[in-house]
Amino acid sequence: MRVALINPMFRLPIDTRTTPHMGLAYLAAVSERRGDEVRIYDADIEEQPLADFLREFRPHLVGITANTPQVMQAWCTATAVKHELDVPVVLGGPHVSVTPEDLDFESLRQPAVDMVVRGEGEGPWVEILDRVESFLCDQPSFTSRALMDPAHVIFRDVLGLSYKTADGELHRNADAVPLTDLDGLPWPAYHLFKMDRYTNLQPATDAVDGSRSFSILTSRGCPYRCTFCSQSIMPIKWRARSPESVLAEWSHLVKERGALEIGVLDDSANIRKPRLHQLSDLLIANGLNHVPWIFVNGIRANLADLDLLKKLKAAGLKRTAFGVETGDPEMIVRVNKHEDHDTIRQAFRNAKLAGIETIGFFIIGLPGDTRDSMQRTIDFAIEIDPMIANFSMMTPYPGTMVYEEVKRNGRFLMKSWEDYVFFDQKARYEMGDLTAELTEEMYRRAYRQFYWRPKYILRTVRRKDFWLNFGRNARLAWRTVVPRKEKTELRRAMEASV
Ligand code: B12
Ligand code: SF4
Repeated sequence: MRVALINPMFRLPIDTRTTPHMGLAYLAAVSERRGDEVRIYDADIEEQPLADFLREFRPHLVGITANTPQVMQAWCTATAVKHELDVPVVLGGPHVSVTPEDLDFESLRQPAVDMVVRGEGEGPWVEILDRVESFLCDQPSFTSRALMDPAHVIFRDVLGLSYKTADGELHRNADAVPLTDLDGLPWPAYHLFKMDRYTNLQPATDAVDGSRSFSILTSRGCPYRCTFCSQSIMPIKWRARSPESVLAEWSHLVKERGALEIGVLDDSANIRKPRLHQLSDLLIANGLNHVPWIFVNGIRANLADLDLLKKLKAAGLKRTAFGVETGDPEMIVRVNKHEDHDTIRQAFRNAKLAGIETIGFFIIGLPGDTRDSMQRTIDFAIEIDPMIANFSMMTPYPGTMVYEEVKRNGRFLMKSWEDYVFFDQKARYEMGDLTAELTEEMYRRAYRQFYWRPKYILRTVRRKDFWLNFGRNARLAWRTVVPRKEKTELRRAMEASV
């Protein structure tokens, strides 16, 4: 079958990176293993109009991915697909997987959306392909209406699927069982992406030309449940690949794809430390440690001892992030972090001793935050002094505990799902004494106080990468100052894209 997978346009309001979509890369890989002809249309980097792509490729099935700020664009894309072809359209991704809020049904109510896959997609996606294919064999003159006819019950037992029959009825099947054998998955199908059009992993910091940066997933899920974190896709059960399986893919990325840097995208890569020791030993033994790599999303501070970090450094780890979230001792308990500030201090000390660059993720405006607690977050960021401090204003994603709390006791300030980006300098909710003005003031103060320190400026201008990247950094700083104009341009580009 011919299968198209689409990432709807959603560039961030500031100029950050674009990377191949790993979820689509995995779905493409399992489709190819099934024998399908697959194409990926990534609207963020594509020059060909979508209509031309569809007319040329004429897929039998279209899959579209959607996180929360992207979902409205996903609906527009679905409409554009149906305008060109009568073909079943499936949506998947973090937004449509939030069932407590009926967000699968919200998408199914869009006329152009036929099916929604909730959670990890590989299993349900292959099931859908199998069933559409057998239906196609019997029905040479195929219509999506016939496929979704309530008289056929072909999707009734596909786990993890919500769907709409042609009579308009919405159905939600039981959840799919999380994948257990991650080693059994094929590698993400990077060969289907126009790799030369993507940026490097952290373009504001590193001056590596695009196209040669790859991501890898060595584990899935996270056993923790922080109150602000959107965990609609990955189940609470943490599952890992074997070090040997990771090594094989890593080696392929370096030797066959010429990777110049690798980003490990795991939510919590260091849950089982011996696994990382083994992986590091293998990378060193196989001479792969010359390619720098980064823990993009942060590792747990409570599991980052000096011994492990030194080993990771020897294996090529250049930089790691840690989710610090808050500098206030009461707030860190309230967000369910299961870490204390001494542990976090020690993790940053260990990383620095091991020679690893650090990123700290901080949240301004958590429920319960006050001027004093937010100031403690800024002070703590200055104290632990990471190479990059990333402050974001609390954005309550549906399905999180913070979202429930704001729904009960506060007031959302977002007008549509598109506003759920957090580089926009706008507070997303108000609750009690935590007003939008206060959150925005403290957010600006956080950046000012952290980045405008003479010590920090001196350290930064001494970095070679800073000068190599000067033009881009200046542009980025400018866009952070004038986000509104940027957002209008973004919206115009998005509207023009479908
Ligand atoms: C890497 C990453 C990024 C990267 C790259 C994003 C990308 N293009 O993939 C960058 C830094 C650019 C990024 C940006 C943002 N991200 Co991000 N990101 C992640 C992260 C850490 C890993 C994504 C990943 O590769 N996962 C592994 C793959 C295998 O999973 P997947 O992509 O979800 O795909 C699986 C399923 O979702 C499903 N599926 C997905 N699409 C489809 C489509 C079909 C048809 C089907 C059948 C199934 C299906 O099947 C896939 C295979 O199992 C996740 C956290 C996480 N654990 O997922 C957050 C996450 C996805 N990001 C999140 C957010 C909020 C953002 C931003 C909105 C933040 C912001 N700045 O405002 C932006 C949006 C940018 C954008 N352009 O869309 C949230 C999404 C929450 C939500 N409700 O939408 C997450 C879940 C983090 C979190 N825990 O809060 N992100
Ligand atoms: S923030 Fe990190 S540790 Fe907390 S639930 Fe999300 S992925 Fe897990």
